[in-house]
Amino acid sequence: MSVPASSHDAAPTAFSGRRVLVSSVSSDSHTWNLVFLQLLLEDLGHEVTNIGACVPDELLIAECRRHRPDMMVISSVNGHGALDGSRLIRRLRQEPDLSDLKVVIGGKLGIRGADGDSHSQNLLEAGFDAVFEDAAGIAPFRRYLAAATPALEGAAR
Ligand code: B12
Repeated sequence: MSVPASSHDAAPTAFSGRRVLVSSVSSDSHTWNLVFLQLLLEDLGHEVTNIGACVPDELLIAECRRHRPDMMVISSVNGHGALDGSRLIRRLRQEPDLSDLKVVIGGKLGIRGADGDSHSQNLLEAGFDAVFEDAAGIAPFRRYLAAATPALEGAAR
């Protein structure tokens, strides 16, 4: 399957028409990153619920149960995403009914920007299905969405 290389190309991907929760982590008050992701996902045909900024772990877990999404997309840009995200995903994976939920994280995850260490390995080991660091741009996320359909077949409504 060919995948658009540019985030400006809104051609639908194979991962379409799914319910997606977009949220930040507990410490992060930035909101335009969330709006950007919501618009991108809606452009691709998904039904998005944007939980917002500064979402405590327990509230996010409750929202997952309330909405029963096919996927959750976590965004953080304040520099604490690696710490908050790691704690959040370990907590969420302890819940038997959420242990298989597809959860990805992305953004500016550390305090040292593109010059700092990558946080991907630690976050994957903590339980995320995929990590999208800001420096790589949006194309890897679009490719991931396009490839995600087979893994989500069982979750289709
Ligand atoms: C506006 C802004 C604020 C506003 C936010 C208002 C609001 N309602 O959102 C205010 C003033 C509140 C603020 C506060 C702070 N901010 Co601020 N803020 C910014 C600023 C100038 C713009 C952010 C923005 O809106 N960008 C537009 C959106 C659309 O883009 P984005 O956030 O970059 O997200 C992109 C990518 O990261 C990526 N992405 C993001 N998430 C995800 C998730 C996935 C899955 C994927 C695939 C991609 C992805 O996609 C987006 C589009 O390309 C940036 C600097 C900058 N120029 O980026 C700093 C910046 C994010 N802030 C920063 C900091 C440090 C803070 C504070 C800690 C400052 C302080 N000492 O108080 C606080 C944190 C408060 C908190 N509790 O979180 C730093 C973060 C540093 C880091 N991560 O290494 C930045 C980068 C500035 C800097 N260069 O130092 N901030």
